[in-house]
Amino acid sequence: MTGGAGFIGSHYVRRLLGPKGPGDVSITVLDLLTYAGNPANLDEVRDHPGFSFVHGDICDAELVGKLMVEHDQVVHFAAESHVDRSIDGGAEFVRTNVVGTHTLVEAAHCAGDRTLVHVSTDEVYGSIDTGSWPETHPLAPNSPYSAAKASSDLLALSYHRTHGLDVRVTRCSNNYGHHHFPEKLIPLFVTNLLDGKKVPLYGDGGNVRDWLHIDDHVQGIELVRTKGRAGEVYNIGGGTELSNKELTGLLLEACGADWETSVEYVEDRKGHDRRYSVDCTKIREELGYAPRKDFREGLAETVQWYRDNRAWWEPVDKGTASRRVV
Ligand code: NAD
Ligand code: TDX
Repeated sequence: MTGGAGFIGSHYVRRLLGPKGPGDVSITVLDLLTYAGNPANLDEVRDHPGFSFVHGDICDAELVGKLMVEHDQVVHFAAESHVDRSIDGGAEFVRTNVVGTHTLVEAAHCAGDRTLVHVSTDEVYGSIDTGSWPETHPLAPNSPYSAAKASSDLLALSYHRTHGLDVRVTRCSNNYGHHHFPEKLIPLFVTNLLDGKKVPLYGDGGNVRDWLHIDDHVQGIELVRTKGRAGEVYNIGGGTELSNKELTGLLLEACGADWETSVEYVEDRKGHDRRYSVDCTKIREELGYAPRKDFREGLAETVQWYRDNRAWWEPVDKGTASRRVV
């Protein structure tokens, strides 16, 4: 697993090695521990006999080649993942998301007979005002982040078409849950509100996202790993569509804050995608996927986790997002 010390990757490891996991897996996490990677996210599994950790870079071809020989499957989460950072500078996004993904698929091809699940995003499709994208929709990414992710999807799929490598791509909507780095909307707003600070709402607050709990994303990835088909793309989503304004209202309520004193409208994100929406018919009908987590319940649990785990987020530099308050 690459990127297993991050938000979603660490949840996937904890799930697979936990009591509800398949029981017959051992996992090596390869993670560079960038600002977004936190070793504490893996504390729960550190002593599990099936767990090992390698501190390293997915762009390091020698290291990746050596590890690939020792493993039969790769679940690839590692990426630079924050849109605002990619607007401030895209170089790291091209390096990790594009060059890093190429390094992995090339090593998998050389090792032979490997399965690689490439974890991608709905943002590769662009922005959609009404309706939802099926997997066949053309890619039209708008930010350096989503353009780098789209490039990585195409590279990964090219190794299936050219070399027959067993590559499977997932494209998921916005995730929420515990251990989410507080530069993204939900954890940034919750941690600011718990500290009595303001929250920066971009533009008119009318942008819409489909929020999916990490349990449901992990469920979808696991279905694709165990039952998916080589060379196929699977959308994952079907959570709860909300405008940023609506979501902010729910977060204020959960944190006991009010709009007038806590919300600051700030300059819009450049190239801000208006709405994302994936059509999940394929994964539902082919693999039996269905999101299970009720949004209000999941959000309440998430807010409670941030209340209970200040030691996890207080030392963190919230980065670019919090600097956008005007
Ligand atoms: P994250 O930023 O929390 O974690 C990324 C992890 O990758 C970190 O542990 C980091 O240290 C590691 N990493 C970065 N560069 C690396 C490198 N060169 N070599 C090895 N490790 C490196 O990200 P996340 O939110 O957990 O997202 C995981 C994946 O899921 C990403 O590919 C992202 O594009 C995708 N995704 C995320 C969401 C979301 O809402 N967060 C939604 C859909 C898809
Ligand atoms: O301070 C903020 N104020 C604000 O209004 C931040 C950080 C965000 N926003 C808006 C921008 C978006 O419309 O909230 C929405 C959500 O923003 P993010 O949490 O940054 O997520 P998004 O840009 O939608 O991308 C996320 O989902 C898809 C992840 O970061 C990506 O990694 C994933 O691919």
